[in-house]
Amino acid sequence: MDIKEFKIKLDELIINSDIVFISPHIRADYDALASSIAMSLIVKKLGKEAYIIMSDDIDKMEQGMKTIYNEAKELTSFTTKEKAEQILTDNTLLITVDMNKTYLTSCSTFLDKFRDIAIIDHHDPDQDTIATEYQYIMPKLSSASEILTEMMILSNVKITARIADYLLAGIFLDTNKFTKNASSKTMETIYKLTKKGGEIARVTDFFTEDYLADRKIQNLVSKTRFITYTAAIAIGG
Ligand SMILES: [Mn+2]
Repeated sequence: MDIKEFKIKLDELIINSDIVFISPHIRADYDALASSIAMSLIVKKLGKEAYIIMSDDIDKMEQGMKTIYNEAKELTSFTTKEKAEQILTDNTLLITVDMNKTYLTSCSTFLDKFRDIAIIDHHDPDQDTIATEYQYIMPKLSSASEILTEMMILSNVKITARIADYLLAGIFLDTNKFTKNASSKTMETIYKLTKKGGEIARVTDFFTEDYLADRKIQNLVSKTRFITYTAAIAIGG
């Protein structure tokens, strides 16, 4: 199905729902988190409440993921599977992103409680794929972030520099630093996101093992350089 056709159907599903939940795969990674955030902004633009279901232990996430999660709390709402099950109505839509299998969503025990389920993904479907007619599964595309970039543009949702960084991080991860499965269309997406203010340098920072410690070291290094420079002038003078 063409992305524009799918988008028209998805918009209709969203508009006709009381509430929309977005589920990334369990043990979410950069692509799952970034595409969930982007999807929630599309839902909000349509005037509907959106909640991202994250049941992972945030404390156990790597630093870059925590940074994105904490920043994104200002832009969107996160909830747990327990709360989601409590607040869902009989007119609730679930959108799964970056996965299509029943066992990969934290909502697997109550999937039957959603009125409809829509899937947006780039992994191959199989016999465990959630049964729904609303599927946009494109295994040839690099990442869910690549799909969501296009959907945000189609929805006229503003891609801020921050969102561009998150989506770039998703693409960066799934393409092994832009080297694997990066088609010309992927490169075009990277180009669009950098034009929106996304910065590859910040994206690579997310992936640094200990982001904050590394920042401190970098500050120390730059201070040292300054002292050396002053000393050099002093010696020169
Ligand atoms: Mn992915």
